[in-house]
Amino acid sequence: MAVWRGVIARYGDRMAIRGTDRPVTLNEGGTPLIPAPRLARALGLGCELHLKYEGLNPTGSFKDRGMTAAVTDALAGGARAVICASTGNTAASAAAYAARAGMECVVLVPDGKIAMGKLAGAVAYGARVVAIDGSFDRALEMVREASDRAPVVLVNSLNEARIEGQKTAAWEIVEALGAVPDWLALPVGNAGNITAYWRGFREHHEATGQGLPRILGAQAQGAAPIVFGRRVEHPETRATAIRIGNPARWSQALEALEQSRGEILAVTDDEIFDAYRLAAATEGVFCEPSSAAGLAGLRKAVRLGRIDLEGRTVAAVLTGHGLKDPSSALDCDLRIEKVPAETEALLDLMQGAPA
Ligand code: AN7
Repeated sequence: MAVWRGVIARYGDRMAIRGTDRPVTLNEGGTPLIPAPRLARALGLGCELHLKYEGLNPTGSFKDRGMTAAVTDALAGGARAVICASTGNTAASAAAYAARAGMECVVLVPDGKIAMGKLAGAVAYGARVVAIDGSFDRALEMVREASDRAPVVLVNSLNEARIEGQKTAAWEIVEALGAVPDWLALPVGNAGNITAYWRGFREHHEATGQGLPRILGAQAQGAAPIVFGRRVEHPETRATAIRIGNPARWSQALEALEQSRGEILAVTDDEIFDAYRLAAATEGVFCEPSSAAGLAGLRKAVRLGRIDLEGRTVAAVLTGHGLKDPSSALDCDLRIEKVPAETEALLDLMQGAPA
């Protein structure tokens, strides 16, 4: 393929959406699968680890795969406006694709709980950004009701087109590896992405007879409804993208875990932030904190002896770019050193140990 024109151009014939002849696209998808041997060692995994770097999508997260599909489908159906609830990335993505389609976009976010780069995107792309004094889960209830009562299409992952778009990432991983990985690891919030990957891998299996991966999902300890088997009324985690207490695709997540003989674990914020720092510092791959939950989950599952990855091929999905959330990087690792504006002072500093 000479020119990459997005996931609908590439995979539209295998996506159950309307309007594939007239895609609303920003050339999303086609993200790199990056081998990460140093990170695999640092995490003690003993496997061949690859990072699916979804932060390199046009608005900086995996949501763009689903959003090109949802907005293309909505436009083909005659919609003039879209709406979503969001912990940030869905908002930025919906806003960008709506702009591209010439549609209105309203995003509802939990006040004060969304990373700066995501808010900046949503505002820049011209969405109406509305904050509530409540959680993502409450915001999702509100936009579901609003989309029932007003002429506006819901583009959260309850929208089937979102899943149809996001499943393409599974196919890209298989293409890049030339095989199905033994394990796929990813963070789980509203559980749209785990649903989409599982659909993608299953469809690949049905088309080719090749095997299926096992899925490892990770939730933040303070927002782990699927792990603990009950709704979390007041979810809390510094990984704000996955601060979700009542996932919309809970039952599909359970299905993916059961059918793949998978695992789902709760990881603490410290474990998430450790993995987040390690990915950037050992491989130069900067993701946002939530994205590192899958890595933290792999490390924990191996440590606890719940899985053995020795000699296995593992793909970990890094769902969003680190630049989405600059304050997390600086808060947790403020290693800026100061010297007078003199070369001598700089050379002296370089001889000493880092602060
Ligand atoms: C970086 O943007 O829910 O399990 O509103 O931004 O499919 O929800 C974001 C979720 C993982 C979890 N990593 O994916 C939103 C939103 C990042 C994310 C998830 C999100 P799902």
